Amino acid sequence: MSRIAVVPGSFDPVTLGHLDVIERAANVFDEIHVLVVHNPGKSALLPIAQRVTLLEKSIADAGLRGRIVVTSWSVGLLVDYCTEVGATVIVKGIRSQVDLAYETPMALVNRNLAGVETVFLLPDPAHAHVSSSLVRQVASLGGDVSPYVPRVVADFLQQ
Ligand code: COD
Repeated sequence: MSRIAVVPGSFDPVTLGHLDVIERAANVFDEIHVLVVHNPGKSALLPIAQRVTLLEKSIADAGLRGRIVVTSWSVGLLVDYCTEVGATVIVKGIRSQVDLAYETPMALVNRNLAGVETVFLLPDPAHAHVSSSLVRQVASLGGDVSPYVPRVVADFLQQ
C-alpha cells in the first residue's frame, strides 16, 4: 500500500524552507500532496491560484524526485482532504519551540478527528529563520528576497 502524506501550508509565498520540508517528505513517503490552505489568521498577499502556480514551478525547477501533487483546499477541515485522497499522514516543518507549541494541539485534534497522524520534520538549519511573513515584509519594502525563496518567486515578487 502506498503511503500518501499531505504537506499543508499557506505558502504565501513558498520559501526555500517550505521546499526543504517538501523534499524531505518526498524522500520518506510514496506520494506527497502539497496543499495550499487559506489561514484565516493571516492577511494574504497572493491569491490561492497564484500560490499553487508558484509552488508547481518551484518544485519543477528544484527537480524534486517522487510523486508530488500541488493543489488547494477551501471547503472544510484539513483532515477532510486527507480522508478524500486516502492520506494517513500530515507533514509539518518545525523551525523552533514556537512552531512545536503551535502545531502540537492541531496534530492532536487532527488525530482525534480522523486518525490522521502528524509527522514533524526539521529543516536544514540554513532555512530555519525563513518565513513567508518575513519574505512578504522584505518584498513590500523593496528588499532582495532571493536568498529566501525559489528563483521563480523572487522574479515574480520583483515584478
Ligand atoms: N522551515 C521549515 N518549515 C517551515 C518553514 C521553514 N523555513 N517555514 C514554514 N514552515 C512550515 C510551518 O511550520 C508549517 O508547518 C508549514 O511549513 C506551513 O507554513 P505556512 O506559514 O505556509 O502555513 P501556516 O502556518 O499558515 O499553516 C496553515 C495551515 C492551513 C496548514 C494550518 O493553519 C492548518 O493546519 N490548519 C488546519 C485547519 C483545520 O483543519 N483546523 C481544524 C483542526 S486543527
